[in-house]
Amino acid sequence: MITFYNHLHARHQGKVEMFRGALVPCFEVPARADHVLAELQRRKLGSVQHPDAFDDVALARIHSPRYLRFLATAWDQWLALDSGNADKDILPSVWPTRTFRTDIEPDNFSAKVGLYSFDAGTPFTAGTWVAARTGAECALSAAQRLVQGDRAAFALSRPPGHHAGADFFGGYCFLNNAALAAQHLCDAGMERVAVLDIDYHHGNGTQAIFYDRPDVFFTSIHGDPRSEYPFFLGHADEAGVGAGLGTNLNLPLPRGTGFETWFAALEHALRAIQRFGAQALVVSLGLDTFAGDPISGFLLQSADYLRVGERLAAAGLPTVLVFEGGYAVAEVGVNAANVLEGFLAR
Ligand code: SP5
Ligand code: ZN
Repeated sequence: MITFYNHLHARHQGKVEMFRGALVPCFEVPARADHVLAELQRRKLGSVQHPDAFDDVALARIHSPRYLRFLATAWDQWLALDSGNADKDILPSVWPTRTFRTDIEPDNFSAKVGLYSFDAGTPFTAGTWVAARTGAECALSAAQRLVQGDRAAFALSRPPGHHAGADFFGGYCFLNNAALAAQHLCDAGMERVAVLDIDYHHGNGTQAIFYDRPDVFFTSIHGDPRSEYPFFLGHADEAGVGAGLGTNLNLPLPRGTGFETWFAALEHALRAIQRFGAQALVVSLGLDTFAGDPISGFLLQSADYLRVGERLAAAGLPTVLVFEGGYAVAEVGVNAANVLEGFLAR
């Protein structure tokens, strides 16, 4: 299977994120993608290419114009505040919660950062825009391969995407790569597309983007939001709305869940995708379900990812795999490559 690799990913390199009142080193580091690339190449799991170019129209199919303008200009606005800002990351500190207005974009830069974000764990750096944009091109290039008849393609990129909404960043995500891939498939004429999110964290951004859509089925297996990030979305009763009612399926599981129970949820999700009649599948491939992950709570072992790949392939659908989370840096390459190897073995 072809891999579209974001060769500019390391331009996004956050220094710190907020955790329990302190700024701690970022978990989402460039070495994650480097390890995946190295393992794919070591095992010869297919060709690796740079992404094709896509214009902003493709991004605007999912993201709002004012949000895209913000992302494209944020770093320059930050430097304009104080040239001494160059060696610091942008982190939000004020948000419009209930009762505040979000229809008026403030002039104040800190206020803008808050308007377009939902946590203080997602630093925006000098190279974030170019890295996120090139990552989105990886996802779009992978989707285009399916349009051209390929069975599967892998978008190997960071920053990840599934927490990003139409007009907000957070959860280490800026552009929703999986949503962009799914929309590209719809725009190419596919009438029913499924997004399967197997990152440890609920894909709140992807769910929100497709919540009222009858043509895109979203299903996610994740840590129960009552205790796990992103906390405020991902419950089992979220089924979609309006014409999209019945096209959203959340399968939250308790912290401490092991492979057998997790795999039963995967079966459930894939059967629902089959019933929906999906013509293509986009997988938000987080590897933070691994037992050794430093910020997550499931107990999958490295060998389990071979079975995950086999089961995904058994669905028999053209499939885009999109790299999301996974913070056990030394193991994330082996775990991601195991999914691809299992997929190719079917
Ligand atoms: C794409 C993705 O996986 N995003 C996850 C974002 C999670 N951000 C919150 C992390 C909270 C860190 N908790 C540290 C626990 C250390 N024991
Ligand atoms: Zn995650």
